[in-house]
Amino acid sequence: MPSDLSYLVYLALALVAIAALVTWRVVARRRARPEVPLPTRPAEPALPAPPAVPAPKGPQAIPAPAPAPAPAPRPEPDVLKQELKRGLAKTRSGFIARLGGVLAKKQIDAQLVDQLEEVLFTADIGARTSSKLLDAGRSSLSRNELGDASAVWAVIRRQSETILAAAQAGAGPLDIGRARPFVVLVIGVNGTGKTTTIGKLAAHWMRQGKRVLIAAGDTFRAAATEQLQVWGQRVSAEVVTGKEAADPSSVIFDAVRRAQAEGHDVVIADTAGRLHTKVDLMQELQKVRRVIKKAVPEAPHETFLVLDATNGQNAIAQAALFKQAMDITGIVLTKLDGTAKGGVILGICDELKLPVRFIGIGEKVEDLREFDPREFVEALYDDAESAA
Ligand SMILES: Nc1nc2c(ncn2[C@@H]2O[C@H](COP(=O)(O)OP(=O)(O)OP(=O)(O)O)[C@@H](O)[C@H]2O)c(=O)[nH]1
Ligand SMILES: [Mg+2]
Repeated sequence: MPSDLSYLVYLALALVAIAALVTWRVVARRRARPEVPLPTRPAEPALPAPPAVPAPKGPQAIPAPAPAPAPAPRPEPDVLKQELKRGLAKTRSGFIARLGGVLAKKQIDAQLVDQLEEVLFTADIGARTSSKLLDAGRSSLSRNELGDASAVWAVIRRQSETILAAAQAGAGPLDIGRARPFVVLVIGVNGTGKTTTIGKLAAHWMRQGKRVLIAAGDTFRAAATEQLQVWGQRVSAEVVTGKEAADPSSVIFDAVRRAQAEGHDVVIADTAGRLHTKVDLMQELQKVRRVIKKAVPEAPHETFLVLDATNGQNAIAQAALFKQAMDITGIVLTKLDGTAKGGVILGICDELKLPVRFIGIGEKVEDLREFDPREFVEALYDDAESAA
């Protein structure tokens, strides 16, 4: 009997031990299993920042939908140079290639000067500017400085840089840190690239650590505000908008006030490129300017006229018209990537005496460049001689 009892006790102990072992294995296995992540809820849209100024009736601020991502680092200078060169490929295929054709014979004589004249005067550079280039060549020729084609190239290059740099020097460097908010008014004929440029400009200045606010001042064209909002989202910049057909001045005024209240560094204001008539457009732009001054008397600190390089000589004519009505401080020349008429930049600087501040060499965010005369001339004429 006692042996039966001890048998049962042993059996019970063995069962307890087995149960304990099994429990321990199960627990250990569970611990080792990776955690299954909880399904994430779709991100809630960011709430609009509370306006620090009384909410205006018409215009309303659309907050950037997502927090600003870290700005993409700028590529290496060499890469930038190559991109600029690629962007100017069509312009290089225009008058530069034709100059190359003339200079290929490498013998400098009166006949060659005539041919140079023909190329330059039909090159969308403008008659006045072409004369300047040609005169520089002629005077070097009369001093017997032009031994061969490369000497002619050197003269044309030098003269081009002189023309581009003179307009720049007259205006001084662009300094967006001299006021806060720094207000930039962007004007120009429809389709020249104002809205696209504003998106690119916002990204450019945000890359420099600036807080940028965009004002959707083109309330005339139905889709203009949406187009600007898409750019705002793309570059994570806030866009102040108004209702369709709202007064553009009030939208831009509101943006400037908002920038003052919230500490934005830069306000970039879009405007319509077309109204019912040209007179309407100019009057509207003048009104925008007056109304901005009510918020900041020194503003707009810059008024950029956006010109489309594919318009060639017409771009110069447009600029002359705008210059009569508005106080333009700088040019943005777009679409240099899409035209052989890029030589017009020489005419713009020479005839209008306005600095080109930025150039557009494509449709992407990064396809806007600060204009540097030396860099530009280098990219334009580099290899021209050997390619001829
Ligand atoms: N290839 C190229 N296309 C450009 C450049 N800049 C702008 N564009 C294109 O030009 C077209 C017109 O640009 P927008 O920015 O809408 O022009 P806009 O001046 O605002 O036009 P409106 O609002 O009608 O006055 C768009 O298809 C742009 O993508 C550039 O530098 N290169
Ligand atoms: Mg536009």
